[in-house]
Amino acid sequence: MKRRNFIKKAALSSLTSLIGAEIVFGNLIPEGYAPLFLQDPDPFQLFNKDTRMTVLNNKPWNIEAKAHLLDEKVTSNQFMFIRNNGIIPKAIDLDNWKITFKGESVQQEKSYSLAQLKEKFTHHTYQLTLECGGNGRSEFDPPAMGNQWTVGAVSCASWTGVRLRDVLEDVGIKSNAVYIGYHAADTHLSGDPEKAPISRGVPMDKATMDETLLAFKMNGKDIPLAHGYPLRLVAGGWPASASGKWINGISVRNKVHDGNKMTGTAYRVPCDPVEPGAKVKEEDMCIIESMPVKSLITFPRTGAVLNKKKTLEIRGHAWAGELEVANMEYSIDFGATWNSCSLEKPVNRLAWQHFSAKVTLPKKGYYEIWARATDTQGKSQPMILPGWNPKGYLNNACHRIAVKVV
Ligand SMILES: Nc1nc2c(c(=O)[nH]1)N[C@H]1C(S)=C(S)[C@@H](COP(=O)(O)O)O[C@H]1N2
Ligand SMILES: [Mo]
Repeated sequence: MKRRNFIKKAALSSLTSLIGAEIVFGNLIPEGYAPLFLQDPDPFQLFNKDTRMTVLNNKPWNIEAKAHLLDEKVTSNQFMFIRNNGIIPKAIDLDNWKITFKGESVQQEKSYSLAQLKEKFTHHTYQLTLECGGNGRSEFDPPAMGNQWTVGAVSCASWTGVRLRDVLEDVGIKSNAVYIGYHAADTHLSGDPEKAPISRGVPMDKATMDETLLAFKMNGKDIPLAHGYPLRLVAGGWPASASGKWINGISVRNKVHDGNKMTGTAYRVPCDPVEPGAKVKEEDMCIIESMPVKSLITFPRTGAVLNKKKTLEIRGHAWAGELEVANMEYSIDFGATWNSCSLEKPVNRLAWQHFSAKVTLPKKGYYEIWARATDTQGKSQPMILPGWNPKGYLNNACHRIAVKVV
């Protein structure tokens, strides 16, 4: 065999340091062969996630939290869900990286390096709630295809970046602009380089909001690779699919963006309610915009056993898409009566809010604690599943936990 068929020395030494042991016969590994330890990586180690997270899929990687793992006020990387439609970019070459603004409605095409973005525009930091449109899908009946998210595809991290609006102003936008669409560096599962796994966007109103960022930091550090390094669009309060990871392009469009997963039934729900299992025509499906009001009890964890303790402090988070949560209640009697929780204001628009309550459990036995949020327009979470839809989006039913006093 020719020498070039064998793995290069530099590659071998980096493999050795990855595995932390000498690879005996390493010099005989054929070039292009991925050793097994690389083929079947431990996702928790790979992405720096807590091992109590749930892996829903490995091709592509989809990982969710459990309610009690989301107890932190600001979600740290180890508990942040991962939702991928394609293959995460392998390595980002920052020296040659740029983002290009193009499309029908830019004055002219313009590109920026990361350093230029950071230097030219004011930095802003916001805590922003990102919830996958399919969070809660597992409860729909008839079931919907796709990752069977339970409750853990939501996060609220602190994002730092520049305002998309400021960059769009610098690029120069025509008056006929209606939508922006993102383009990203991840690759399609099929391996087809022409196909984007996902290329979604938002209307100009949302694109030009104060809180809509081109973010380069998450919780004060470089964004972890799985969450969009080196640059991510963050459009809080909308289905998180609008928040493109690894973005390297923005198209400013003179019509609704028509990238992959913008058309057909993806991230759309019937414009008017339908009966469960109904077939819905494409033209009767509407793009999801603001996410509905929702909440999560993050303490205690469901299944908690309380030893003789009849008062219990519960806590969690509530959010309402573009709106604020106005009121938060809990019930210990299966929804017959409701009591108020104390509810904090959001630290900024589009950040989730924290609630807590001292719950009195009258005697020994089994209880369920249900939580219900109401938004500033008076809409509350439903106690049972909301409107069935073909793809299983927007399940904002009340979160419930079970506790026992013994
Ligand atoms: N480039 C790119 N951006 C993407 C996706 C993707 O697959 N590729 N997934 C989207 C979806 S559907 C969701 S819910 C969020 C998940 O963000 P996270 O993995 O950082 O939690 O990223 C969005 N941005
Ligand atoms: Mo998503």
